[in-house]
Amino acid sequence: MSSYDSKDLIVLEGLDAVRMRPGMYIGTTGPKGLHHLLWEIIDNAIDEIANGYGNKVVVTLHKDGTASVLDNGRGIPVSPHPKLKVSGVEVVFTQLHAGGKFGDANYKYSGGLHGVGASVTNALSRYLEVNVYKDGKKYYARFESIEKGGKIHSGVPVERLKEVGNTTLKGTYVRFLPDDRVFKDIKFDYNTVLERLKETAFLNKGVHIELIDERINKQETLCYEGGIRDYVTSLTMDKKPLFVPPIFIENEIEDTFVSLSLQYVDSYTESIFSYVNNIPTPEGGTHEVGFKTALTKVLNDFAKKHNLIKDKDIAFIGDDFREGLVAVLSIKMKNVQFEGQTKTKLGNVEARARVESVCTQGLTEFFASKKNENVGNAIIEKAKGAARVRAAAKRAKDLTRAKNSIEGSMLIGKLANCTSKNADINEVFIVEGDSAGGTAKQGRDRYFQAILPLRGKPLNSEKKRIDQVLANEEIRTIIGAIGTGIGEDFKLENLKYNKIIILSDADQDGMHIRCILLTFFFRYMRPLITNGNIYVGMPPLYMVETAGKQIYCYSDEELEEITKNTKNYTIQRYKGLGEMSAEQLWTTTMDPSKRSMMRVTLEDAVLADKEITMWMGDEVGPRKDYINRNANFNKLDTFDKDLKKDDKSNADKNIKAKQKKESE
Ligand code: TTJ
Repeated sequence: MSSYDSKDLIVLEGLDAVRMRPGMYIGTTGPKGLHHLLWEIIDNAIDEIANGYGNKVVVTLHKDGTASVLDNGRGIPVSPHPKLKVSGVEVVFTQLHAGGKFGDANYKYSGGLHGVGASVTNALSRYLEVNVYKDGKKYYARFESIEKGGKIHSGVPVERLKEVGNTTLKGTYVRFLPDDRVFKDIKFDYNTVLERLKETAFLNKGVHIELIDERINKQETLCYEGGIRDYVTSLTMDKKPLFVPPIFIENEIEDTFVSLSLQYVDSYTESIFSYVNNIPTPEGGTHEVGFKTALTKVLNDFAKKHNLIKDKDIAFIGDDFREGLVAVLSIKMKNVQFEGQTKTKLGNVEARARVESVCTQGLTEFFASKKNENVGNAIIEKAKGAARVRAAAKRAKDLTRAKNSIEGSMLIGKLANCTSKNADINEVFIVEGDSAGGTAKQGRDRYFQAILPLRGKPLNSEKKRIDQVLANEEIRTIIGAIGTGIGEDFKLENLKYNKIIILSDADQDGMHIRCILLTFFFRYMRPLITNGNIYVGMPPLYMVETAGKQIYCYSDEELEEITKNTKNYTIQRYKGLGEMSAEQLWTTTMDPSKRSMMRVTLEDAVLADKEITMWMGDEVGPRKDYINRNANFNKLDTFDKDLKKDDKSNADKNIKAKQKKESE
């Protein structure tokens, strides 16, 4: 602990800034931010491997709370940095955004470009240790965040890089302990890490990635020889593919490496997952445009060449070739520029023509082959269906538009609108049931709160085609009230309410309605979710009355807390919103100064897509499998509580009935 002095601390001011405002660097200090520390380290190792140096990365979650990452690449440079006069290792872990300094000359492509760098991991760790194995030598360095004079100095090099022995190995090993003074919870989650590593393994074919969790004695090796082909296969596992195996194309043009894999499934949605240098681009961009242009062109050509459009009614548009499409597009290039609201959209104009060229050539070759003719036929057949439905949907949409303009903005269906015209402050509550809707209407602040009561359950949009979805009265009312339009026509600037609040009962039916609404928003109005406009209201589950005082509890834990310290009380359990008075509903759930709400966010569109397909889709098999794998039928906790009032001897019968229903 002697090899640093005050001069060093000045150099490290950057790292102290990270600790002062972790949010600016890693977003949150919640679980997402914690895992970000690990992604930074893993990305660095993967960069080395993806550029062809080495083939293996091992991630270990240790019992002592540390995480480590080992690669068999060239090893972080150990020689002194010409300007900074400290080892390359020290530069990497103490300078913000140091990655680029090495990256440019040494790497053809670099994924870490978007990253904030390994120094951020160092800044937010209790300690971080590095071993470098290089040129027959083993090197070691250690950094610590140390308290001095009531101030914490982040990432201080307490043991500067030194040679510690000989080795035949090559590579880099980094081990760190997240700082519990920064993160509430410093426990890494096995599944979160596994999912991330899977994605990485799919995108870097042939790379061996190992995850070892010493805390729970679990271990998994990930290596996909098929790369993104295997990715598409796994994305379509719970759906019905139109052909096997997925189409795969790969080529390099003007220093841009393009790989594409695609498949069609019997659903109506389009799922394109695109990446640039292993970084997801959920907002799309020039590379996606290039791919779509190529797909449309090649499939149109195929249909013409094989004389498949006899029906005069059909004129394909690009959308028709993307119904049920599942595609992964991964490109690698230099000097990437990201744009868009969340900086996840590729902006480089040159990428468009390059991707289009590779895809056009590859797809043309694929469909020219005699043995792939039936694949082409099947896709065109599907596109025809899409084109017909599109025509039908347009008629339905026109109808919806006409209907809305007739009824005007003052009354759409049963919407009780607010008086304010200021969308920035306006809210709409989508309320389960007419009776609760009535209560909400009485309880609201009518200046800025609108109420939209739902009769029964809206249609599950996951199981229906767009024309059927749009024919549904409840859905039409919701679309009309929100004002943005849907799908391609979606325009955020036409949003009439800044907050769209789902308010359903805290029971199975209420949960189901919530799922149905979220599914609809995810599929047809996704920007509302990414923009943070969707909320779930949280009505209390219980009211405890004691000495004339009323205390509301929003969870079983809260109820326990309150009743533990209270004598002589009565509990009222709210089974539905309808049991509350208008005033109670206002105070507990609607009053912005008192209520709490859950904001719905979208962190992982791939996972969300998968989960929604499984839970809400029309294939029963995957849902049933999931329940059988994960449900603990011996521990029907909440279910038991519901049964308390029932004859206890009936409980067994009920559980059996429930299981039977589930399996049906
Ligand atoms: C840079 O250019 C010269 C040769 O080494 C290149 C390099 O930095 N390679 C490298 C970095 N391999 N592995 C890393 C690395 C691995 C881990 C686990 C963590 C970090 C921050 C970097």
